This record gives sequence, C-alpha cells and structure tokens, in this order.
Amino acid sequence: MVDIERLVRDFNPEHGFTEPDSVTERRLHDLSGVFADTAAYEAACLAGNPLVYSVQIFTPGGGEGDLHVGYGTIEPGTVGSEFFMTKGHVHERAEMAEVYIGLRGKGYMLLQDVRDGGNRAVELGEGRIVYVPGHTAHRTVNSGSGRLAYFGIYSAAAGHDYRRIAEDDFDAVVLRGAAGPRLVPRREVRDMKS
Ligand code: PAN
Ligand code: ZN
Repeated sequence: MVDIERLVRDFNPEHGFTEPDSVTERRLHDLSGVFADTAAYEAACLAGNPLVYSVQIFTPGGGEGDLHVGYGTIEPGTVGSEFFMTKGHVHERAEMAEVYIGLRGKGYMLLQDVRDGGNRAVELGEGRIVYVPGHTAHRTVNSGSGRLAYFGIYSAAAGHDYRRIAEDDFDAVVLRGAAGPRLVPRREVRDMKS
C-alpha cells in the first residue's frame, strides 16, 4: 500500500520545503578550489565565512527507480569578480540526467561534457527549465542581485561525484562586468592574476 504522506510535501518558491528530509549548507570556507581567483578567495575567507548556497532535499524513496528533488538557493555575492556558485559535480552514475527548474532570480548553469570537455553556459532563472543530459558536469551560478532558487530533480541512484570536477574543473567562469555578466575562460582569470 502506498504511503501517501511520504509522497507529498509543501513548498514555497522563496523558502523551499516546509519539511525537507535533509539540508546541506555550503559556506565560503567549504568551497576551496571552486573560485579561479585564489587570492580573492583567500582574502574573502579572512574577512568572514558567509553562507554561499544551501540545498534542501526531498527523498520520497531510495530505490533504483526513485527520484530525489533538491531545492537549491544560491545567495547573491561575488569572490573578487566571480559570482557565487555551487561546487558542481557529475553524477557517480554519469549517464544519469537531471532536470533543473528555475523558481526565483537570475543565473547560469555551466554544463561540461566529461567525455570530450565540450562546455556551454545556459541561463537559469524564474520561468526556465534546463535539461542536464547524462555525462555532463553541472554547476549553478547566481549572477543576479537577489537569491537564485531552483529545483533539481534527479535519480535516487545518480550519486554525486565532486572529485572529478576538482581534478578537471569547468573551463568557464562567470564574472561580474560593468555591462552585465561575462563568461570567460577560467585560465584567463588565473592569467590576470599572475
Ligand atoms: C543539485 C545540486 C545543488 C548543489 O541538487 O546538488 O545545486 O550543488 P552541488 O551538489 O554541486 O554542491 C543537483 O545537481 N543534484 O544532483
Ligand atoms: Zn546533479
């Protein structure tokens, strides 16, 4: 018999689930290696340890065919010129896709094919849905002045591999520019500093 209570959950686009099954918070000090401008990152860490993003998870089931729903929020802010972003990952079962649904704010998703390195940036925000195909590392960036909020819906069996991204990072970063967000190759940010 299906336990109906387990299948439904109330949520609000601004605040997420009234009763998440788990919550993960990532603060600045948890994000070593994420920002290309390491000097700016170290300086920001000395100045404080603000919340950068959090994910509330609704896990109605844990079987091979089940789905998990993550409600993510990224705070507005920058490290140097780089907008706040998630660590990013590829799924442990790399073939498993995910659907992102923008709920509030403005930002980007960096998508990078782990097989050939091909990468794209697509806008994510209120009123936009992004399909992340299998074998694609994904990172979410808040380029707006308010919070970015979104759902990510993925297989309960997908798993999260952060190590692969730490070793072979996203090729692009999103910088705050005078005329709006600028997408630049990661090595350019490093070169600007050296
Ligand atoms: C999302 C992410 C969320 C946080 O729910 O887990 O955006 O990003 P990191 O996991 O990279 O810290 C998702 O893609 N789940 O698979
Ligand atoms: Zn994912």
